[in-house]
Amino acid sequence: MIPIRRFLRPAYVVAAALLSLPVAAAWAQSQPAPAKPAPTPQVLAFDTFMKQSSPICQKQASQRCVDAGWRYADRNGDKALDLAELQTVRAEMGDWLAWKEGITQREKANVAMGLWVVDSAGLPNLFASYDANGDGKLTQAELLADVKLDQRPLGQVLTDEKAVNRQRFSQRLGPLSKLAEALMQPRPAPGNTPAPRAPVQSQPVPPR
Ligand SMILES: [Ca+2]
Ligand SMILES: [Ca+2]
Repeated sequence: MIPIRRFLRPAYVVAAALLSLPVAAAWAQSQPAPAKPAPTPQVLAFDTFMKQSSPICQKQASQRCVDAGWRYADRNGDKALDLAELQTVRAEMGDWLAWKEGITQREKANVAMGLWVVDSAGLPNLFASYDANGDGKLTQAELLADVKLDQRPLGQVLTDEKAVNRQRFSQRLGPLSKLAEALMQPRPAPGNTPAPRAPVQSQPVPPR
């Protein structure tokens, strides 16, 4: 059994929403897709992508996972991601999440919170903060400016404080930085503690 919840830590969720789908693929694996009535073609395509990229994102070096997600999101094939492409993927991700079975309500709530943070900060604002040269397109170098990829799978990289510049990431969220910091605090893995519903502690925001 793959420890699905490991990949649903809030830090992972927030980063996944930003990095789009490749990361989220980590928890799509090993879940049979029980048929639910009338999923849209887009939802089915997203589900297929998740299944195909899961083994890559679970086991292979993080760059391979990013590349898989990049190919999926880059709808016009220009090797860059524009705002419309990210908005499309974000919408597909939300629809897929609502349709997908096999993940718990708590896990769905975690993902929904990550998407809420992104939506509240505003995808256009976040896009602009990552588009360092302001050409309206994101390169991988721009999107991964706060992350140092290595040979580990992406889920492990994104939950490693030494591999992610959390302060810079929080700054991109602007007024939501305090909430993001609270969300990104490590929590005990479910099952290791009798009280998994401990309230989120408010954390001081590091000086900018
Ligand atoms: Ca593109
Ligand atoms: Ca750019």
